[in-house]
Amino acid sequence: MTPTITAFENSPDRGQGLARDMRVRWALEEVALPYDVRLVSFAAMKAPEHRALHPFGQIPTYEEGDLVMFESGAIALHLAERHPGLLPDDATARARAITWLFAALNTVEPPILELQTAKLLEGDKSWSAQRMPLVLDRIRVRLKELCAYLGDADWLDGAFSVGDLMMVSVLLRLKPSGLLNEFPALAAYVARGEARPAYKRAFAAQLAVFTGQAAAHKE
Ligand code: GTB
Repeated sequence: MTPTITAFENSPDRGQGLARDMRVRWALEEVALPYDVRLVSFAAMKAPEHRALHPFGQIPTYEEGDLVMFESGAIALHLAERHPGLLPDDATARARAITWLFAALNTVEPPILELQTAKLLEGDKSWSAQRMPLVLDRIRVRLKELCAYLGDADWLDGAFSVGDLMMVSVLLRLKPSGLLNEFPALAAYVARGEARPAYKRAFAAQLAVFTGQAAAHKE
């Protein structure tokens, strides 16, 4: 059964692959599962039909027969548990990979999201310039710790896993800030993720939505 995911009809990132459908697309590509995409407008996301799938009126969602899921991390884990490619067979290694999935979402992503809030929602406040260095330093703390753990390894815990998929996805949100370049080993780690054929296919698919929209607007 071909699953269906939802994604922005008009992504505010203009095809940079920063919206969270990208993580789900990447996971689907890694496990080689074909999927359909339903594009939703901002208005449609808040309508009852979409809220029946996603209580918070957001993307992505995931439908597979009777199963409806939301939360990109839960969807990625669901795919990793049911298809080979994103979790090791060994139970201990599996638990470690899942640990990294949660670390990406619960420990590394929150300070990065703070940066987006500081820039997009608080940039015009009188205290914004004073707060920004604090926000950046909180991210640097996490990046330094992650960098120390990664050392000269290619991936966080042995072979590439759903933990790396999520960590790379989270770190990618820092690209526009330039912060990643302060940690060359992490920049190289992210580049390894981006070089994976499955990542490239997922990126191209979400970019095609934007370029299709841009072309349609020109007509
Ligand atoms: N925890 C949820 C998950 O992981 O699935 C978070 C889902 C979420 O935040 N979805 C966002 C959404 O639907 C899209 S990804 N927002 C609309 C709304 O809440 O009304 C967040 C996002 C948006 C835009 C950019 N961008 O432009 O760069 C990047 C990321």
